[in-house]
Amino acid sequence: MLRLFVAIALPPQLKLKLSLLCSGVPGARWVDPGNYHLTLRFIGEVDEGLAADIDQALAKIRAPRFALALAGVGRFGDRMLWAGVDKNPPLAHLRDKVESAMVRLGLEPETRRYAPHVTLARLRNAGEGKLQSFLAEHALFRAESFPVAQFSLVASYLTKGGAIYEDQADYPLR
Ligand code: 2AM
Repeated sequence: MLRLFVAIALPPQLKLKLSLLCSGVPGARWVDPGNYHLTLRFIGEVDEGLAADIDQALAKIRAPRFALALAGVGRFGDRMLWAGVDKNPPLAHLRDKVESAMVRLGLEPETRRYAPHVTLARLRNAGEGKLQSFLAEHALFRAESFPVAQFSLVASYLTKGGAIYEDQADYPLR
């Protein structure tokens, strides 16, 4: 079995820039900067056969290249902190294509609204005050846009020390 997700990788410079945001919140488990990514679709545990079908389906997707800019920070409740994405119709278009390809393969549709984000930290008993100052301090965060020329199928291995991600395949955009 493989635990898979579909994601867009971030350039090293951007990972560095994101990592500089990450301090000042006791109770935050900051994500290893090498692991930063933008998820398009979480798939979960699948067997090798389905993984091969998923790979084939992703390889058939035709979508244009686009520019992506990260902007702003936010939280999902008291679970996590993330960096956000500027409104981006081509990203939504790609995400929709990935979603319908997965549903055609028989995977459960994703029922939650797509909220593109780069997870910066998972939270455990973080103080509300520190969380609010983090959000206020970085509200104007904005990174230069970067060209997205491909997306990837990634395997996630959960270890005691955190997740290890392994790129399985990359799919070019035109
Ligand atoms: P997150 O960063 O918002 O936690 C690899 O684990 C990627 O898949 C992460 O980007 C993670 O999103 C996402 N992910 C993990 N488990 C998930 C789940 N049960 N539902 C949706 N996305 C999930």
